[in-house]
Amino acid sequence: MTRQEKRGLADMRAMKRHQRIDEILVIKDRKKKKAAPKLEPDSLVIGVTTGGCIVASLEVEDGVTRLCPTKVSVAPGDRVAIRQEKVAYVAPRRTTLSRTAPGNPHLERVIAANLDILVIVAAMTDPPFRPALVDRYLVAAVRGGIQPVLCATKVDLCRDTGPADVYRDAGIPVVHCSIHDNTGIDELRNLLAGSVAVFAGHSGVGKSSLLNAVAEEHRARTGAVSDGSGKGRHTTTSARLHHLPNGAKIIDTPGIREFGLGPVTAGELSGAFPEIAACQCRFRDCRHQTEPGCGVLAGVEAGEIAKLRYDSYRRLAAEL
Ligand SMILES: Nc1nc2c(ncn2[C@@H]2O[C@H](COP(=O)(O)OP(=O)(O)OP(=O)(O)O)[C@@H](O)[C@H]2O)c(=O)[nH]1
Ligand SMILES: [Mg+2]
Ligand SMILES: [Zn+2]
Repeated sequence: MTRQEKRGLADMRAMKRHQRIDEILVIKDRKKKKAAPKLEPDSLVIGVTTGGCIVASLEVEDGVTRLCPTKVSVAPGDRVAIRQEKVAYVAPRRTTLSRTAPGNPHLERVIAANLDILVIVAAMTDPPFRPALVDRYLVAAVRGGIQPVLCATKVDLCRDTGPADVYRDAGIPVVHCSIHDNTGIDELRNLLAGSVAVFAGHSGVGKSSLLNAVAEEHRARTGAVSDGSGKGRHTTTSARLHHLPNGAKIIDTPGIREFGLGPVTAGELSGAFPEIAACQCRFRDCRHQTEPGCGVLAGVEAGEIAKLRYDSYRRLAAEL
């Protein structure tokens, strides 16, 4: 074989090799496309336990639930796809209610997902009304993109709802409730119709009692407030989603001791305190603390801004 023939043969071999490589790449490409089928959510997470999550079908709300192991973190309200009895896909969340883990302000914990309404449940007494917690929930609602509603419970025990009504003046819907004389139960049920809502607040304020009242049947265990400390007994131990006949999906959650927010932004603060944000203060960079001529301070002085709300605002502003 001449040198020229040898080179021709080598060229042909090289061409074939390239052709084979090209063919392999085409096959791989086809395989790649096949390997990633698009998953659609088919189930709703209604609770989370140590063994995985409890899911129900998104199609039929017939109460049939099953436990599925999951490697990814999910929360009640998450829409997921189940394959081979495992969570294979979690749909992007529309909204979330989150808090930071106790003792670690950098670790976010999602309490519930895809919510329309955050029902902040606060008793007028037994345990006492704590506006600072309500305000922290309002920041979380603004952050998560959820409509807040304040539910003032146990109004049969304390008719003075003034501390809760302050929130109505700030543009937040307030519902007065009692499970004993049914005050506000129809109003709350109608307000929640067709929405996904979460009941949140301190232990013993009556979250599970409210759920049972709006559902008109026993759905969750309730527990008396402790005689000695006046605190709740943490009767509900994990969050659980309940379907109501009017299309509402209510997530009852365990009572919390404290609600960690992590760093708060100026936007979240003004969203949670609309009456303070709306107050005309002529100083652009004013911290509304001691500045002479501050419009917010004048508003507090004139009784247009509730002192308790202003105090809360200052505490949260210090965390900016
Ligand atoms: N007087 C009165 N008592 C109520 C009302 N709502 C709830 N309670 C009582 O308050 C206690 C606590 O109620 P729960 O519904 O268990 O409270 P919870 O917020 O679910 O508490 P945790 O599950 O521990 O977070 C129970 O003894 C209820 O009967 C109310 O409107 N009026
Ligand atoms: Mg409960
Ligand atoms: Zn000011």
